[in-house]
Amino acid sequence: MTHVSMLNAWAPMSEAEREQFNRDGYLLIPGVLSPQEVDFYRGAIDRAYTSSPEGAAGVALHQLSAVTHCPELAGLLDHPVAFSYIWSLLGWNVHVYHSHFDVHPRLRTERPFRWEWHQDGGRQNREIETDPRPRMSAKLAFWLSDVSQPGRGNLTVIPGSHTTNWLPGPPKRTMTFPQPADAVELTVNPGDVLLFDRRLWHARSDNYSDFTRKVVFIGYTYRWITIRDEVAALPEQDWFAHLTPVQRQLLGHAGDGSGDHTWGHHPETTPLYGALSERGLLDSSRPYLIP
Ligand SMILES: O=C(O)CCC(=O)C(=O)O
Repeated sequence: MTHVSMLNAWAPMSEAEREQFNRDGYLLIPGVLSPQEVDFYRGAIDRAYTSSPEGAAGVALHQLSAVTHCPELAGLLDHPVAFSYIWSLLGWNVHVYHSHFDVHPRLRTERPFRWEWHQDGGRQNREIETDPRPRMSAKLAFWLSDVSQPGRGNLTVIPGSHTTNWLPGPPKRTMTFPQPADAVELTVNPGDVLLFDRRLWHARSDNYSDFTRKVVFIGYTYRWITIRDEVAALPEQDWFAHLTPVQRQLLGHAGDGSGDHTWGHHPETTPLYGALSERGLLDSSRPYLIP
């Protein structure tokens, strides 16, 4: 907790940051993780990678349900600085619905073309009728390796595209198609965090560099949207009991049994409501439901 970024712990997102995020659909927050935190979380995913079949084969790992598969990542769920952006945007009735950690070593041979552009949320992008569709969720990417130059498997985004429902693309992902003219490769350093709106059109790029790309993605949404991650059996795990109440809420297991539910009628039994309330950080523009 000695890192300078901890000065911003539990501080709401500033108005300037919110304006930038609303305009661009993403916000890069430099230096969120201290060098010690980077070492700790990178060590955790290195061990998970080494013991995986992908690690044995030296190929890319895209591991869904990040904390389920690597419990040492639990501290990222509610990292005091990064998580402030989530509750500032979405409030207290949230959980993690989709997460993954990714290890991308250098590609040894050219990968066949694949159109990677997408918005997050799957059929949310087919079954919601508004234009633009609503935000619904936001994701944090915790960068653990040096992606400070293009060509290292950078995340590619189209700034401002979050309010556009449709991106022209090929009829099949394997058919070649020109990259969008306004796409940019984001450059990031270890410890930086990228916050992005799920609607931002984004795509991974290929890593032909000598830098193995390592990153943890955590997607948050309202608790009335179901969780895609595998979390049902977590309370059977020994480590789960050592998590904080807010971390357990984020993994889909909230409340003290006295009434908490995902529609949020009983905020006083929802851990994040309590944590924000005791710090005077509740957003008064989104009041309590009338019981
Ligand atoms: O690995 C990447 O850079 C892209 C990840 C991604 O597409 C996503 O988080 O939805």
